[in-house]
Amino acid sequence: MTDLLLYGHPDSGHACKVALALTLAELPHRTAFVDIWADPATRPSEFLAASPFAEVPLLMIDGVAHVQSGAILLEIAQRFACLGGETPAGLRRGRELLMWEANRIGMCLPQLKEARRVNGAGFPPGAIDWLTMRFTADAARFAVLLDGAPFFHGAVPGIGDCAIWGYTQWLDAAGVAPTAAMQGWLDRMRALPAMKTPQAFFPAPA
Ligand SMILES: N[C@@H](CCC(=O)N[C@@H](CS)C(=O)NCC(=O)O)C(=O)O
Repeated sequence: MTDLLLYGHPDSGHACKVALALTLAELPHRTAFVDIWADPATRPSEFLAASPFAEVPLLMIDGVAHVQSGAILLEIAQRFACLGGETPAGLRRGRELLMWEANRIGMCLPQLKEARRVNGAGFPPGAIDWLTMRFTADAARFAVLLDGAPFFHGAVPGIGDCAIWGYTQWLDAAGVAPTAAMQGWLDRMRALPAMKTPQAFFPAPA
């Protein structure tokens, strides 16, 4: 059986994307908590040796390091033929959704969430307005991308749903509101039996 070890933190939407994918696909795995708020030099040495930017997520697959959440999701889908990776069309859909997420909603939402956390400190004038404008445009795309289906991959969720979930799970913390299509999808995602809170995905060490 493939050995899977995921390094992450409950405040990392990028790490949550991968944790959700592994759980949805029912792939047995272990997780390791990395304190992303601590000095990077204090992180576990085996983690620092494998993650070039000392960032989570880091997924070790049989001891081989995999970084960048979108690349990890594609690796999971292809290697285990799951979450869209079962067919060429599903994989193509996954690639398209991952690129959209990384360029669009996965760019503005983490920044808006961070801006609220630090009370705007360090954000130049106009930045938050610009990010909010981007979010509004991205939110309006949900109805187009879902096209009446329950999930972005159709009847069941795939890697694209996992990627988009990463930061849309925290709209309140980012200070933005969902569209109706977005709210419906968020409700369906929250109702998935595999869904967990970020803290349940990455429990803090005792
Ligand atoms: N583009 C990366 C982003 C990863 C990232 O920004 N990770 C953050 C947490 S969300 C992190 O590890 N920050 C800790 C640090 O930079 O020291 C991905 O998609 O995986």
